[in-house]
Amino acid sequence: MPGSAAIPWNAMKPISLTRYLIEEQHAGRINADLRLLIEVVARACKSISIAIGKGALGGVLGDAGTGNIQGEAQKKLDVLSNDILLEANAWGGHLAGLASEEMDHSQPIPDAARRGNYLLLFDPLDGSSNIDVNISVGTIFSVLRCPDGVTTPGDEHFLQPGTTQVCAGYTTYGPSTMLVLTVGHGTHVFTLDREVGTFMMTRRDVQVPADTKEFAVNMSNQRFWEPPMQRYVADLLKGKEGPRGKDFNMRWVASMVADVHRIITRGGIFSYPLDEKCREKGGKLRLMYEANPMAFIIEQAGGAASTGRQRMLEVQPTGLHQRVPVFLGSRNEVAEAVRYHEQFDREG
Ligand code: AHM
Ligand code: MG
Repeated sequence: MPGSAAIPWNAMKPISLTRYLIEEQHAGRINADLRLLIEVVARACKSISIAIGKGALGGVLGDAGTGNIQGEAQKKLDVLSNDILLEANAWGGHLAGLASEEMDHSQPIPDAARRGNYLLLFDPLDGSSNIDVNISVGTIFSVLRCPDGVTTPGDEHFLQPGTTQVCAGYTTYGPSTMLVLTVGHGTHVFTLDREVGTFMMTRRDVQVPADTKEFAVNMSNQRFWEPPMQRYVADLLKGKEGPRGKDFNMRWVASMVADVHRIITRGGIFSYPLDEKCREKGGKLRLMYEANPMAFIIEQAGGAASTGRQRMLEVQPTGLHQRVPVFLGSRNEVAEAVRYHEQFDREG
């Protein structure tokens, strides 16, 4: 046809998650099992998205009447999302074991099923306190390799530093459902086409701006913070007249996925620091299935993630449900927060 030859048939069309994964496989960056694993998790997230979308009409809101190992009351959607992810991943043959915020211990893949070489960790529904008020919640996941020679993994085999992650992602169930993913070659954003039921790539190689004027923290904890955090935020609040020389804005959704997604989109710093209420536990957020996957995603987008005293991805885990202080986002701002901690540890 005259005139049509110069324009490739697929020019300007966003590519699907499936096509992206096939291209990554052909480029030798992921294998068939990891591709299947990501597809299965994405499919489970679609089911969770549908359940959340039904809201009160689906009878999924409210408390489940049970608690998890962390002493937190479970919502019906916490339990449902966990079940959806477990069921979807049990029989694919790509996993050796799974671990979840909602389960006391990890679970090896049942003997009857084919076992693969990957370990999957997830927070099935992050931001549970927002479920009943129709505010964005999400799913966070992290993928590790099962150590060589281990066929029936236990909790100890999951305790690998974040640098060993082969894949991390989160889904945010907001006005649209989005999947943000890294396999260690950049961070990419996919949006769920609800009619077709397919995740389509809507941003490739996201870059988080290095500087920001926006911070996210639960200010109600201010009086419980450590001195370096008190000083850091006090200086942010002084704005143009203070040492930072610029005015800052504040946002706090109380769903980590939503707060991190804002940072992925326009920059910022997210922090859940150590405070007197959570000091004994080591922090509020969990290392293995909240902080580490988010740190991998943010670093792959040119940002930074720290405990305030150490690069997040280098923390050697000691427990499946271990908690850590979290600072992540625009790299120059994270460096500022770390500087306040260094100065305090040096000079008091
Ligand atoms: P969850 O996994 O039980 O939902 O808890 C994690 C959530 C994060 O999404 C959010 O950043 C934080 O807890 C909010 O905490 P707070 O209610 O103290 O502001
Ligand atoms: Mg969570």
